[in-house]
Amino acid sequence: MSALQKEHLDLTEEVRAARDAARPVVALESTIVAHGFPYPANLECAREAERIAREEGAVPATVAILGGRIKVGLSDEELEHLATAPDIAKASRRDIPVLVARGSDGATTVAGTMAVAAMAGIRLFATGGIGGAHRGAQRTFDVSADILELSRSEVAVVCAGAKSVLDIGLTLELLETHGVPVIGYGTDEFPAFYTRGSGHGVDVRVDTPEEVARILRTKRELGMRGGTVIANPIPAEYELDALELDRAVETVLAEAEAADIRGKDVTPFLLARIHELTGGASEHANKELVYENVRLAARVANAL
Ligand code: PSU
Ligand code: MN
Repeated sequence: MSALQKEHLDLTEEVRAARDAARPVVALESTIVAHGFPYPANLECAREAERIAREEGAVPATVAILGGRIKVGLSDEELEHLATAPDIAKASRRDIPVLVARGSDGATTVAGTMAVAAMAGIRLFATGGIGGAHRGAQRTFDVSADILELSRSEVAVVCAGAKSVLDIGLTLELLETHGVPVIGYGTDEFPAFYTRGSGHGVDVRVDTPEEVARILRTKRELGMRGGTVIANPIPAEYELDALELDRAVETVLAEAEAADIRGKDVTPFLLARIHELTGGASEHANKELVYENVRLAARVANAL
């Protein structure tokens, strides 16, 4: 971290001590808290994710921007603020300098969290799903900044794949183009968030945290920049019904088109409507897959 970066970053004592002693730290995003779930499910999920990281012997570092300070590790009051305040901005990479300069609040996306984790020297990050190429991206160019960040910042992202509101095939093509390894954890198929399979293969299958750690370590030794996707399928018992989900996806995509939703509003709109249409089942599945991802990220961080 450069001296100038340090002036803007607040690491909690717990995070700083763990990082300096090379003990395991797992970064967590905050868009999922501010925009990914309704209250109080969001706060419950955020607290439980931090608890699981600790249970697995890693320090959780939830990332957000509060009052223009880049926070790496949050207090419970700060988590509660993110979970309840109505006007928290969604903070991707490009939003960070603006929010910091203006002294504002922001909930970091996968791209935003990766950028901050890289500044803070944190190498593992757990989330729900990554952003990717939206359906019709060939025409609209709507590709998440998460993909580009994965080509830049050396952070491994444990996720349950990408939601089927996206074009998963195109998303995987872009990850290949940008040189991002896509590891299927215990699977040959790239998972589709609420379901274990997507019909698309992964780059490589790995079955233990130790082997994931070996790949990450080797990449670092080679001085190869950029991130890694560790795709961890949702446990079978929490999977949603694929047909019901497909119907909901068709409906929300048509709604977004009719309402002419664009830019950074697209993903939050789609996610919120899917939650509404599929009800408690998707909320439950979403929480459980996040917990699994935190567990795996902590285990890989330990193996590193
Ligand atoms: N996909 C999910 N859940 C999420 C997101 C994506 O299944 O919460 C959030 C993440 O924070 C991700 C962001 O980084 O949406 C991507 O937004 P966009 O498509 O605007 O880049
Ligand atoms: Mn977009």
